Amino acid sequence: MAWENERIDINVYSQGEVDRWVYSTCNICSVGCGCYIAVKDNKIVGIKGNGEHPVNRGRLGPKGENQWYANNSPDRLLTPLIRNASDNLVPTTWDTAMDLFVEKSREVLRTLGPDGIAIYSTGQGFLEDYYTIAKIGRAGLCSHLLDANTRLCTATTQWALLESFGADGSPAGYQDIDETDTIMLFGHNIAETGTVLFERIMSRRLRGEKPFLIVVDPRRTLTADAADIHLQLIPGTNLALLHGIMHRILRNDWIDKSFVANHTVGFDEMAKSVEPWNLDLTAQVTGLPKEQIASVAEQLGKTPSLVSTTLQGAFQSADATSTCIAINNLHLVRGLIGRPGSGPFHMAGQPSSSTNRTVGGVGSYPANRNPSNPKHIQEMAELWNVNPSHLEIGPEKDIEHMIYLMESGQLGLFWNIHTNPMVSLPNRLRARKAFEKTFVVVQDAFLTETTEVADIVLPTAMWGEKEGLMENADRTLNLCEIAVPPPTGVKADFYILLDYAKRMQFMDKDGNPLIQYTTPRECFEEWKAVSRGRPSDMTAMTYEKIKKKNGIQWPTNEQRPHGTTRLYEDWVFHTHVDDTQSFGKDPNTGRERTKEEFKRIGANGKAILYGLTYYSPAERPTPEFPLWLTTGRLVWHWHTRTKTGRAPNLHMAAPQGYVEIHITDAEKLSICPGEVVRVVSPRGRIEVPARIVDTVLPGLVFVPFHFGSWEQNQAANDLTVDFVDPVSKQPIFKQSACRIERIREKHIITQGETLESVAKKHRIPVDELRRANKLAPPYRIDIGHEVEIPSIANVVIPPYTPFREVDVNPRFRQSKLPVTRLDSPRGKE
Ligand SMILES: Nc1nc2c(c(=O)[nH]1)N[C@H]1C(S)=C(S)[C@@H](COP(=O)(O)OP(=O)(O)OC[C@H]3O[C@@H](n4cnc5c(=O)[nH]c(N)nc54)[C@H](O)[C@@H]3O)O[C@H]1N2
Ligand SMILES: Nc1nc2c(c(=O)[nH]1)N[C@H]1C(S)=C(S)[C@@H](COP(=O)(O)OP(=O)(O)OC[C@H]3O[C@@H](n4cnc5c(=O)[nH]c(N)nc54)[C@H](O)[C@@H]3O)O[C@H]1N2
Ligand code: SF4
Ligand SMILES: [Mo]
Repeated sequence: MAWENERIDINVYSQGEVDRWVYSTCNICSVGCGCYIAVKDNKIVGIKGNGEHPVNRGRLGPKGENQWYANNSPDRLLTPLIRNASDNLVPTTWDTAMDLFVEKSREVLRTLGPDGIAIYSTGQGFLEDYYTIAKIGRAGLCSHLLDANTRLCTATTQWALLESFGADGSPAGYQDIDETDTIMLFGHNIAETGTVLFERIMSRRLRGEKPFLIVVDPRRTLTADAADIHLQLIPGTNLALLHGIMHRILRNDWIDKSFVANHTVGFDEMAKSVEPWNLDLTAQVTGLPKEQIASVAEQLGKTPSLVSTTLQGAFQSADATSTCIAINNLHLVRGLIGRPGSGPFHMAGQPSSSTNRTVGGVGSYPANRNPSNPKHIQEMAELWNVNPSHLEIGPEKDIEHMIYLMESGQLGLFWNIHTNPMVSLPNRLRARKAFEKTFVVVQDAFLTETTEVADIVLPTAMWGEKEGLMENADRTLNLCEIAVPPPTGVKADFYILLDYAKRMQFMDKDGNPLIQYTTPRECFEEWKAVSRGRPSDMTAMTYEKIKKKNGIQWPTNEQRPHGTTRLYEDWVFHTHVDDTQSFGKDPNTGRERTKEEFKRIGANGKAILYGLTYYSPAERPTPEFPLWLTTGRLVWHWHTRTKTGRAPNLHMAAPQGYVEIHITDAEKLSICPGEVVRVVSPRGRIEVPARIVDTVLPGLVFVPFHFGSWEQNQAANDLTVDFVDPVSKQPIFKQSACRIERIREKHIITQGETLESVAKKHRIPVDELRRANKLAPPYRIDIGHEVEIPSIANVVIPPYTPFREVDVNPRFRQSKLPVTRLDSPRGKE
């Protein structure tokens, strides 16, 4: 057990006792912390952690504690809206909005056919929503255009698992994190993005125990500060690093030969691909010291157990899928999978993104069925009682493809559920133009940047107002109950979907309604039948059991009634041709493999090792755009801030965007702390204050992507490149090129003026003015001399202290955090 104690984090605003506490699960990241929602006078007034829940034992992070404010926000949407002839969104009734939606759907089906309609959903809804989306999309509309923001988030998890092991589903789980000797956090800033899981890791470290921590990140994040080894590599060189590590492991023979022989195929090809990657080449490409690479390789080569987590620094980078496959290769070569404390753990980000992948609301068919295997399609047709010819066969379609279809007039209707793509899509200025050409239906709780391009807006219930299940990052299914009814006029996504299916009169083969369930519970019962015998079998789960046990991991069936902590303990993988979820793709080019090609690999239950080719990122700094741009998250905000921006504490902690720039680059450009600068990429430009730091590599700038309002001009995705990984089709948000420009007013010195008086006039400290104009004392400024006046904003962000445990458990106060840093932070002054 990771946690020695429970710690009930609580955030309630109520006079007197609350009326009730309602069982739920945090809806604001994939860690999946158990919680109770406080209700008073039929309003949500707070939250507390669930002390019994094994994931968090009562702990919550800052986002988790503050997520409920948004439910009470006075600007909740309370009525559907439709766009009128003068291009304004105006209130209307549900009947009018749904009739228009249905009329438009029918028209598009008539004119463009089933693939004229796309559903783009989310990783934050419930299993029952996703399953219904799968059924409506595939068997109702007969469309193959089902994707979600999970494409931006965890598509690479899915593809890395399909390629190596034949099916989705994380091999390792949190229990392995508790038991392991070594954790490698690969492009995963867990201290800020999975706060409770980070505390869970650190609670062992604070007791003076393991694990040894390796962090791979070009920024010295809070996570990196806690590491034994921080590999601060050049952006986009993940695969080069892993090649270098594998090269050392093979050379030193740190391999589990019998595991490789009995449970894998493809060793020779894999070994060949790392041959050139000696220390010299690896160090040259990654920018890391040779000794550091060697010492990490030794740690990874000798550790008796290992959990490697990957997240957006891997998934949203060049070579995303290859990088994650290389991590699978590492685990396989060392036999570190399916054993306690070991396994690759390609993470999820959103609270239920894994759920959507499991039940088939995106990409694959439900329950890990293979969209290219006619047998699997036939099974689905039987389960849904529809004609198999209605279910399209073939590879999944992604959002970038949908944008192309919009641009070329081939997409008539885009149904956007529970996501805000006008902030979250890369190169969003291009995406906006495509959306504007298309009829867009948006289902959201608020007006957002995306409703600006919507033709119909359907107001939804939020978490706490609806019931359903979420699968977290380690295959655990958790329950969310209804704390309060949704505001009048608002409907849960699930019921909007059912209403649409009814109005569209979707029928099965026998002329009965395609969707016969009427509640999430009934829907779950149907889903269970669909999952029977598949890797994600949930036949032995019920809502009650999930609640009683505080979460259960799939598969859960007759043989495993209590769920499954770890996959592949028998080292039999889903790579039989009739079982596999995908025939896979060539990892280096992304080309789909045929069934025959898959058969030729001859895996038949063994895991697949791959030879991988390193490509440097497609967009790199140039003389015109000399800096790397990377984007990501900060601890205080959730994505496009529709929730956290409405929570007072979180909003105040970080009310606006910024760019982090290394102290040496700031000096070169003579930029002052807080100075508002222009960040320009080949696609757009934004204006944000600069935070001058020593935590990014020199030559790299970081912009958080949370600040996307159309008015403010601080959106990271005005800048980001829209290239995608060839296999997972996940956008490369982490590597674009940019430059920084100063935006300054000019002041001409007149008679009697001094630098001091000019500074006073423009309300900026004289030192800043001096620095901005590179004036070293003793300086003279003559009449007529031009002084540049920077505009300075306050961008102090309160520090986040992840170790609350220290305050509550006296034992921890005495123990010292064991931190041995092998590298010295570059450029530190
Ligand atoms: N506070 C907060 N927490 C969240 C979320 C949130 O919005 N806010 N969102 C949730 C979701 S949906 C997700 S997907 C997760 C994401 O969680 P993370 O992946 O941890 O977050 P990011 O900040 O996107 O990126 C992680 C790190 O990748 C690093 N990186 C950039 N380029 C490279 C590279 O070339 N190589 C390597 N190795 N690293 C690189 C960045 O410096 C960054 O620190 O967080 C979840 N949790
Ligand atoms: N530059 C850059 N861009 C990125 C990333 C990055 O690291 N860098 N990360 C990417 C990743 S990993 C992710 S996951 C995405 C996230 O990007 P999005 O999914 O676009 O962001 P969210 O703010 O989570 O959007 C959720 C929307 O659902 C609404 N909503 C809330 N509750 C409900 C509900 O119950 N029902 C419905 N129908 N709507 C509801 C919210 O108001 C909000 O508008 O961003 C991606 N974009
Ligand atoms: S770690 Fe994630 S799931 Fe847990 S409280 Fe924080 S946001 Fe919620
Ligand atoms: Mo995500």
